[in-house]
Amino acid sequence: MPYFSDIASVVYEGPDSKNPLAFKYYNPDELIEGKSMRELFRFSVCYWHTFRGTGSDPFGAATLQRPWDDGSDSIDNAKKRVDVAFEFMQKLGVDFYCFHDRDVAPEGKTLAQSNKNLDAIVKHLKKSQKSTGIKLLWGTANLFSHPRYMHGAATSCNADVFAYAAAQVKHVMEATHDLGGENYVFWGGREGYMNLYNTDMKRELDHLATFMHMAVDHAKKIGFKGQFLFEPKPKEPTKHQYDFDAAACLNFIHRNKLDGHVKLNIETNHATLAGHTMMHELEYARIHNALGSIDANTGDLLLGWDTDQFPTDIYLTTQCMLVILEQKGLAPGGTNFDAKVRRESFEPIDLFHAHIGGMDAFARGARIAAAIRKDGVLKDVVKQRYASFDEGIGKQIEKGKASLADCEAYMLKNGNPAANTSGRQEFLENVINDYLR
Ligand code: XUL
Ligand code: CO
Repeated sequence: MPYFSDIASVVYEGPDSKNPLAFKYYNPDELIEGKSMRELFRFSVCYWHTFRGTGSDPFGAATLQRPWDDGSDSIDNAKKRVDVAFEFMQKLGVDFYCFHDRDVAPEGKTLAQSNKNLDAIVKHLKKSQKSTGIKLLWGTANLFSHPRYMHGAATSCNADVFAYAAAQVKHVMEATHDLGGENYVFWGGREGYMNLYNTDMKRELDHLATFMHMAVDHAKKIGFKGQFLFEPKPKEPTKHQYDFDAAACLNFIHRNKLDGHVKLNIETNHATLAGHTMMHELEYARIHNALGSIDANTGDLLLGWDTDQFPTDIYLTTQCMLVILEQKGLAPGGTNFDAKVRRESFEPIDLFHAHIGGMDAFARGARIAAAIRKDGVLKDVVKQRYASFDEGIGKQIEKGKASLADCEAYMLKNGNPAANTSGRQEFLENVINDYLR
């Protein structure tokens, strides 16, 4: 039975269309740098916000109208949500989705019961994937909502809670594998601390590394070849999350010999909370060969918390796409809308407006970024800026063939460095604006 019977499939109608339920820029088969937009973005709908969000916030109750949902924790209700989700994704023309175990299936009284609930829904998801062709971008375990995780999961001071979290990850990884999931995400829900007076930071970080190695070992054991992804976030809910930003995550991965096993899932609002731009986080991950996937959303700079809004800012998406095109896309990762409609946007149709806006904003950003790249504007300026390292002493330094003494001899001979050239920041900002038409 269709739940969105009054909404037709969303199609590309071009920038002149006045139809709010059509794409103006996202044209799935149009090529950008040799890849169809569909392949380039690999858009994904997130199950938790889109099908489990209620609109409640710390100050008020649920507001969102979801007529298909009876609000119960029954398996039938969970299955009905799956049907609605797949109908929504099909109408939107999105090829992927992501979930936490507890979004799709209710938590039972015991681990055995929770596993059984998840298995029942996974069966239903599998059927729906088969009949629609929609695939799982990534699965993950919710290791933060239940009160047992008050002190964290892998970094909890309670060894039984660590063991419970490990058991949960085992089961979701197996479900992800069964559903052909292409990635598995670790967002360190409550892996951090509220206060250092009661925290053994070294022990907690070591436990987190052990947990990750256990996950890598289990993936090998069951033949799961999906990409593991860490998702950096600096704070919220804890005062300090160990996966603070791309740099902290990469240091953790390297120090604990997880290189090659784990890449990063970069989220815009998390970058902002860390005091970085999304472009910074993407570029930092990319240059370390660790840009795996993105959680596409945006924050509100005036609110200062993780508002998870849909991305509509074309400067933002252009900056994202400059980095993503440089690494030729995100596959096997994708562009997951870890975003929620505002609690005031309470009608089901708002879910369509939100996703259409996000997909169009990314499509527009990609076209602009591709035009900038085609003209070589930034590339030429950057190359020229570092040209002194292409020859002479610069070349020797880059090759590791110049010592401090060599540099001293060189400068004593030359007296002063060659004159600096302008950084041309304002010129470049104007050039970028010229492309944002
Ligand atoms: C929380 C967040 C999570 C992860 C998955 O801020 O981003 O939803 O993406 O656990
Ligand atoms: Co996220």
